[in-house]
Amino acid sequence: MSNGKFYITTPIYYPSAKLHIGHTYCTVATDAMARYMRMRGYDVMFLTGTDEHGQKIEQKAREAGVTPQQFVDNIVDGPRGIRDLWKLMNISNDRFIRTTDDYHVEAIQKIFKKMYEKGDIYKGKYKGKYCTPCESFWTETQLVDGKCPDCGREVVDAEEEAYFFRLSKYADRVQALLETPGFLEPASRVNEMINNFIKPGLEDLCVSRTSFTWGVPVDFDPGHVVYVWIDALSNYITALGYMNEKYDDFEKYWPADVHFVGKEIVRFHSIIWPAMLMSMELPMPKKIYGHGWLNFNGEKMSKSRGNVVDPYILAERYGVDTLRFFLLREFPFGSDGNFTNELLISRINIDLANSLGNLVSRTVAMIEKYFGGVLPAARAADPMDDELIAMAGALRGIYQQQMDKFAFQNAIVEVFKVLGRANKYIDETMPWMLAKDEANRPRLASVMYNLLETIRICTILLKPIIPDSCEKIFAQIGAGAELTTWDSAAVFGSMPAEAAVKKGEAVFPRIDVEKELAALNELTTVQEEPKEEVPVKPQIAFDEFDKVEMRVCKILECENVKKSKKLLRFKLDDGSAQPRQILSGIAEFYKPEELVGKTVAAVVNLAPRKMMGLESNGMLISAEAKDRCHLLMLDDAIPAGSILC
Ligand code: ME8
Repeated sequence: MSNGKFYITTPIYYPSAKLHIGHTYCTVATDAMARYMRMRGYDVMFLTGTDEHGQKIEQKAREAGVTPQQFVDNIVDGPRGIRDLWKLMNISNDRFIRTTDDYHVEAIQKIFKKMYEKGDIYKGKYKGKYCTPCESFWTETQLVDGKCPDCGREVVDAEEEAYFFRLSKYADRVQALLETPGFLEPASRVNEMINNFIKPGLEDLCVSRTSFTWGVPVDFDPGHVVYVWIDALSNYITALGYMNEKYDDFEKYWPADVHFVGKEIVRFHSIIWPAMLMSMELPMPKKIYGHGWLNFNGEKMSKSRGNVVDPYILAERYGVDTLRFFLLREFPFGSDGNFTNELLISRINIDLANSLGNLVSRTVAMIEKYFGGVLPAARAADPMDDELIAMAGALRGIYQQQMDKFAFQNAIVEVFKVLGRANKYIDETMPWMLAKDEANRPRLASVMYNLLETIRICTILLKPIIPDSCEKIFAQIGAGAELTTWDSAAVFGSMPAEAAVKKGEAVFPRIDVEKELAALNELTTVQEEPKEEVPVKPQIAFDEFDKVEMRVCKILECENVKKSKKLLRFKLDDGSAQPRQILSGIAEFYKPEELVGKTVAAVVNLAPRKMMGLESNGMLISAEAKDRCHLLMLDDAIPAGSILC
């Protein structure tokens, strides 16, 4: 059975830090949609990945003392990294793209050139601020109190040569696209885009930089790297093989049926991305869906605020399906939601443990108890059954209407209405009373069968949300593969009359609310200041290390370097005849006079370097703590010139 293709994507994540539950939200939703469409018989392509270039990553890597590539490798592929997280969350992506993959880099260069040759990319000047001593280019927003964020000195107006994309040329076509019903959803986001970005006038976009290097190089103009959003957005086509040889299904899957994205990046996806595609003369994606944000206890989730919820902790404690279910059941996909520990626990108990888990275990237990696990064929229907049968029979159609609108919450609510009706049906039919009289066996068998069928249909429809748990339920109610398909969910009465069940463990055990809440609150507070994983630099061989000569030195003189807030100039006795001059950027932390006479350590065979016109011959060894730098002081009894080894 094939219904055609369905190409769905998540945003590709910045590996600048570990992912939190907010990131997990979108990927779980995309996964549920991909599973739903596969179940419907579509040929699905589900793409996710990582967006690994840009100045932010370059800076973070520098801070961690590793190369940008090592930095991103660790977050993407390292332990408890992004790939591990998606495996844990049972994400069924068909492809995973990293923007550092060779084929992508090569394709970006070709895409950039194509747009350039078309005349849509041209060279101009990018205006910004410049810190002369640091040789750094900054944008207005990067400045701290109007000064250089690195050294705190005054900056000057400056221009940097850069390439620009003629976004303005496509303004009218982009506006028409935005106004096309169904292109951007929820519809409320359309006016926001038009009023905030199109109406004030679309300016051309700066699409290359020369002030940092961690990006895709513009191959026809060395020194320029491609703007990270041009690089990132193109992942949706390079991952299908556009302008590269790695894959060959661009024709088959493009245009995307839907890009799922968070609300703050709707602008890039609904304005810049279409304009790029117009320039490349490619078809537009069919839909952009901007989902809401998950807040935590009423605040935006962010690492700096210390309220990040770790998906590993929650999934390991409550189970992957429980977390998947909670994310999609609790929050309407298109709006913001507020994550609290209380909500999580009560949702587990109300829906999963009570309505679903309990219904399954009660039904299976009753069939075992009253019929030894196998229903007899004789039946006795009753008008009391009609409502449940009608509801379960109509459920697939109602669910489909909601899922087709990406209304995961509503779709799940519809399933739970039917499960709730089934629980009520048990109270109404009172199987324990029927079981008292042998003459009621056909009637009791009907009640049990109706319950099994209702559970089966509901479980099929929950498969995209909680796949593993559904398999466990199917095993307990004795539903073989042919009874778990989309088609079979439309027909009440598909199970054989002599259905056989098999008792298993409770699929969703109830949670002790008070105990769990206390434990969870503690866990999420411990998470408040998550320690960043700082990767260790790659290993070196002993003879490489042995090339470094470190000596004990006595500080003979020390003074501030003129016009520099950072630098101190040292004259050192390193045991040789001539005093050694070293410059060190620790002026903020020490007064020169307090250092004279101290015994310190220095690397003495470092190639000389000029700073502020003065030559520095080596490097003083100091320790960089969080907010200051500590010069390493040694025992004064150690003679100058002693070798550190
Ligand atoms: O934006 N609730 O990457 P990213 C819901 N690399 N969604 C959240 C969230 C929260 N609390 N926090 C983050 C990028 N997200 C780019 C994308 S696509 C070509 C490039 C969502 O790692 C956020 O809205 O910063 C975004 O959609 C996604 O996580 C990735 O964010």
